[in-house]
Amino acid sequence: MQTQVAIVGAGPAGSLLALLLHQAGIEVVVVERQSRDYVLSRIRAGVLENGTVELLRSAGVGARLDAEGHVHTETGIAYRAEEIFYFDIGKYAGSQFVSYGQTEVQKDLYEALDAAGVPILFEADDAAIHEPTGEHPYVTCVHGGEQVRIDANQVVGCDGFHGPSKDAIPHLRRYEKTYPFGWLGILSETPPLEHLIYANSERGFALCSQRNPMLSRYYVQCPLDDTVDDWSDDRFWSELMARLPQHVGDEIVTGPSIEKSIAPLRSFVAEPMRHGNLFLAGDAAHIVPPTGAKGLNLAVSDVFYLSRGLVRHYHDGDDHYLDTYSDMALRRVWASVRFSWWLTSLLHRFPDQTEIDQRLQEAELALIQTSDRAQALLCEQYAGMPFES
Ligand code: FAS
Ligand code: PHB
Repeated sequence: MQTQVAIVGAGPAGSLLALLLHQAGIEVVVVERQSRDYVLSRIRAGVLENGTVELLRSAGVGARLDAEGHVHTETGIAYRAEEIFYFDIGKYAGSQFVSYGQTEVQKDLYEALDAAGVPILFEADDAAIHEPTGEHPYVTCVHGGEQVRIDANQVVGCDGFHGPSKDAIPHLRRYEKTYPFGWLGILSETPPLEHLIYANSERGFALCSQRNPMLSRYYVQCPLDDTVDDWSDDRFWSELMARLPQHVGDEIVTGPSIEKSIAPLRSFVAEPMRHGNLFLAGDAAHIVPPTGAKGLNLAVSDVFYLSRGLVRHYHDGDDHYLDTYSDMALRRVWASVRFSWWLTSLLHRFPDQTEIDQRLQEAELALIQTSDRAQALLCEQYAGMPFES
């Protein structure tokens, strides 16, 4: 096969990039290891920054998001048992975010890619990237039992943390921090709370979120060696309530979980995000703990920067944004990695934590609660900075 841009991975990053490039008249082929249904079955992010929403709208996939997404400006932080305050990204950052599941974003992207006839090779095994620094890099894989070779001008690794693309970059700098706990998340077909609420509790972190007016998403911090079998629904609900202020817990409508999973937390950055004609985007290049709701939004900002560079390359022969892609994307990546690490460190209970550590966390939360300037800084980062021009 011959194309202009070969993309490895059809998660949100690969799918959105493929759609934007196709809309700019650039030929793409996408190679995805899993089946379409498997990708659509994954329950992941739930918060879309305004920049993400705007880009999805500009790609023509914002209609359902606008109809079904829940717009927020205020988010709660509970601590010291009964304390709670709301930071307002509308007031301090002139912004808003939308609760709309990554699964729904993925459905909307696949629908648009299908309508545009963009080729996605699902269930493609053994994808490998060849000659990334050559004029004509190529991707090989096994699809439908056949060896496939895709010759391209550029290859983009959108294959997530466990994908092969970053390994094709020699002397790649890897920065990694793992956290000594995980997030146990459930979905329940119950009405959610009005606002997202993060909780710092002596028993551990908790988060109340949502997907739609009849689908709630909740999380509690759990030990890394726990499995979902250790957590009955009853145990989950009682632990969630124990970590929230009484009046918040009283508002929660419980019900049977329809999905239950445990995700490990890590911070990871791979540098650089370009090697010749190979580019990395999304989780292929970086991972953040979900505390700051940055993972999906960072993937989208990478796609914004890279699609702009590729369109300028093909339309005007101008390589400025391709040549500056890695540095520009990494500025936002490191800002988000730091924010996600900071908020994770502030809200979670670490196994080796002592009483003074808990009090120091509570003192910092009290400072944020009482300082306009501290809240402005938090809001600016939670809302997501504007994309660099
Ligand atoms: P993805 O990992 O989504 O997609 C990569 C794609 O590449 C996958 O479809 C994979 O099958 C494919 N692939 C991998 N290897 C391949 C190969 N060899 N050949 C071909 N294809 C290959 N972010 C938040 O903001 N909030 C959250 O609450 C949140 N929760 C998360 C929970 C979990 C369990 C995980 C894993 C992530 C979570 N994230 C969250 C982060 C997540 O949303 C990512 O940031 C987002 O999926 C990034 O999108 P992509 O970069 O497209 O990577
Ligand atoms: C979610 O709704 O899944 C969610 C919301 C906020 C976060 C992380 C996850 O910080």
